[in-house]
Amino acid sequence: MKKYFPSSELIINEDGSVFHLHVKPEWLADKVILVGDPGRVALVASHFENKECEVESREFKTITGTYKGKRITVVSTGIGCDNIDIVMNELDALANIDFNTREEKEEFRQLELVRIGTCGGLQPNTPVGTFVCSQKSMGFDGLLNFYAGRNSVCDLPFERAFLNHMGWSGNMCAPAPYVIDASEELIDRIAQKDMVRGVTIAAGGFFGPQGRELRVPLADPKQNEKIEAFEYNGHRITNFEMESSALAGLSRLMGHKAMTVCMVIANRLIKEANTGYKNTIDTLIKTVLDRI
Ligand code: R1P
Ligand code: URA
Repeated sequence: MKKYFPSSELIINEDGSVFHLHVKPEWLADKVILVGDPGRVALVASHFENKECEVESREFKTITGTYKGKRITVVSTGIGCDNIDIVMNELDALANIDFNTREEKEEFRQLELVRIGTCGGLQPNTPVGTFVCSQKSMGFDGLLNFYAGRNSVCDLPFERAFLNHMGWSGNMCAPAPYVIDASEELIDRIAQKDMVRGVTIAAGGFFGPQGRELRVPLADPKQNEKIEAFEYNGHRITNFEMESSALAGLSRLMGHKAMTVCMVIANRLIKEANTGYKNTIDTLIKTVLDRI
């Protein structure tokens, strides 16, 4: 029996587009670039030879076009794993649910998703300007815990080692962080030899959850010191951003290939930042467009 999705579960707009993204099924390419900032969508699309559609709703801006003969869709997600839940479910629905019958399609269509973002570096080998690919992502956000199969796709020993190292219990980082691998094939193709491969923490906020203390003190004042020192099976935590865990986790559960690559705009260890990154991120965009 094919799965049927009623209108309350999969909301389709009157024009046949999906609820939040306002994208129609025929506009979605197999190769998808995700960016946080809606302004970055135009930057990615400025490299396209042609544009077949452009649509915007809330923080979700989408353009589909062609780059060197490859059909690519670029979508902005806004900030946070909660938005990745919306974007991933709606992209997967566009690819794998028939919008006329509201039934799952017979044949699975796999998407290839690369997130191009910005991040905070945590190690001496991640100074400002470094491109860090998230080989593993650790979600402080809890999103994946709401989906069946979470334990079968996560690195449970890594999760336990991290919690033991941090000495966290009770309310600290509850629900427990989840650790998930990116697509190995995509990482090899995009990272090649010139990008750092690392472990990324996707935090549930930019300030406290990333150990930034302004006027309100942190629950664990030693949080970042401990995160920087953590090592498990040769892996160290390299960077903080806010979306990679939900992207890696949902892609794995849905059967898509995904990874995140971020440019470091602040190094937390040596306390430096670059606010003029908007020009330099174009180098990363061009590299990803060539390798995707
Ligand atoms: C925080 O400033 C935002 O920047 C990073 C974080 O993940 C968060 O979304 O990524 P983007 O530059 O893609 O938005
Ligand atoms: N994005 C983040 O989430 N953290 C940083 O420190 C920089 C960019």
